[in-house]
Amino acid sequence: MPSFKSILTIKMLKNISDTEIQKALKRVLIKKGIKNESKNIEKRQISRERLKENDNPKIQSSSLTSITGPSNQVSSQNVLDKSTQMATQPIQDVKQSETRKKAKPIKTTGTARSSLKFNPIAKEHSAELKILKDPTGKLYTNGDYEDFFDLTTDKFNKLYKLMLKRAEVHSSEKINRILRLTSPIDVSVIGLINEIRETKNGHYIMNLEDLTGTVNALIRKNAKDQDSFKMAQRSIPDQMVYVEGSYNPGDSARSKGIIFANSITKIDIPYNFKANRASLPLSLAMISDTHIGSKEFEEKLWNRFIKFLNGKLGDRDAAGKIKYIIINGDLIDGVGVYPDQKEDLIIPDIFDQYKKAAEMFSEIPEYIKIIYSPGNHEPVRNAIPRPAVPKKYVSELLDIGVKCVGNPTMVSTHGVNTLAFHGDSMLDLNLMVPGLDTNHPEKTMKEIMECRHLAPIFGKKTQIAPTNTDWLTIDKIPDIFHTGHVHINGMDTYKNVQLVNSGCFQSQTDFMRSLGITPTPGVVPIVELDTLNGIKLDLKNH
Ligand code: D5M
Ligand code: FE
Ligand code: ZN
Repeated sequence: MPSFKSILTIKMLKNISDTEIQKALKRVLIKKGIKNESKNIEKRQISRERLKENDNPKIQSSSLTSITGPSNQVSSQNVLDKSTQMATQPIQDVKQSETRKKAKPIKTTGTARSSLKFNPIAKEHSAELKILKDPTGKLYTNGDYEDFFDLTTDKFNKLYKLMLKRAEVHSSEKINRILRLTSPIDVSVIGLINEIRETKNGHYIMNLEDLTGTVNALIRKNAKDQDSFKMAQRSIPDQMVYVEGSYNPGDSARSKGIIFANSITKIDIPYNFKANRASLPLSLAMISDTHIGSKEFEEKLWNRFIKFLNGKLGDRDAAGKIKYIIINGDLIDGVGVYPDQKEDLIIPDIFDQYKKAAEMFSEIPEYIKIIYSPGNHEPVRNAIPRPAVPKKYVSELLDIGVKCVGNPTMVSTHGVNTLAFHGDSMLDLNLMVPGLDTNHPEKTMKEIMECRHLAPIFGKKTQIAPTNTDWLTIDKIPDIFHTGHVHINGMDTYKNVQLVNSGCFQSQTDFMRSLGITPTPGVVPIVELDTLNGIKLDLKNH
């Protein structure tokens, strides 16, 4: 087998049968900039072709700090101790001690960083990665009205099934049976909110729909159960609710029946939900919105991240635990995503943007498994769910072992399930739900978890593809919920689910400035898979 210093070519690589060794060697080739000329010529030809409609139909639109993980395992005291310790520990270049310098180099198995004198635990364990949910290749649509109908019916049925898991809902009635009632009586009903509005007196009226009909429910502002009133205030169309109250059939000739609601409940997460944890002390780093190709891509911060991963900056223990990196969309800035984007690009060709991504990833230690899921800047359709980025763009990433999946996706790493969703719907939620805003993505994420749907509202800014089944219901509760898109880092826990918005690696663009969005580039959330504690790696302040 040729050594790395020899003249390694793609031709020689093809003769090597072991795929793992091939991937490792390809990383070296990418790093060294050794090119396969014929492949490159082919790529240029594709790059000159106009992107096909279904590839890119979106022309308009648009110091280490540790935080407490879910409470059911680690004591908060431990976490605080760690937090104080880590927060005061500046990220500095690691000066290797004399003894380290003299130490025998660690034998590496063909990694690009063979001179590394840092002994990452993640290297000692093989990856245990399973893709539990991936819409790629499963997105069926005829492109007509029927699909929207099928999608809504499927969404209703999926959410209904989840709602039925709540003990109190078993006596609920179908709406058509309620409408047949002729005298006042207590009822309960499960429905999707068709419409919701505040009356001039400050009460809320919601029109609920199930597969049998629609009925109105009134929630009074002076209701005994103020939690339910607040729930109504925070409710938006297309969310599923369970309503208990008394039905007044009205005078059927002149007025319709109405439910005077006593309580409103969303599906939510059971209070006793117990998150999975890995048995090994390994971690998952979550990133998104690098926007490679944009003038505002923060390459210096990225290079610090690479140094950190290679044990050359900051906390080596934390770095050495990282076994997985999930990239949750907007890896590249793309082309034609918004009008006049060209002026904001330093790399105007999408293939060159991916080439740069491959170069950057080739610096990531090879024992780290990278999972890549697309956002709204990738060359796939803008409407969610999205399939994985087509091979023609990401062949170099695939060559070095990057796992490309669709969005949203559910990924199991050492038994811990992460739901990665780019976060397209978060802007709509922030606009519609009082108390939510871009600066606190973790609050928006709680709302998503509570209603158990990734894009609960139809017909606003979020484009939802009319697939015949619903991919956006959160049927399986994740241990980690990861979003991006808003470019602002945020972490919290909600009922034992670790919430992570991964921020970005792009500084403020003119567009963001015009919207008053102040991004947080260079803050990388890392979650320990054995404790689910979250750590924020802040690359900017050092
Ligand atoms: O989104 C970059 C930032 O801009 C992020 O904070 C969301 C916000 N954004 C994106 N599109 C819109 C629209 N249409 N209105 C308001 N705010 C928006 P990115 O996906 O990286 O372009
Ligand atoms: Fe983005
Ligand atoms: Zn985005």
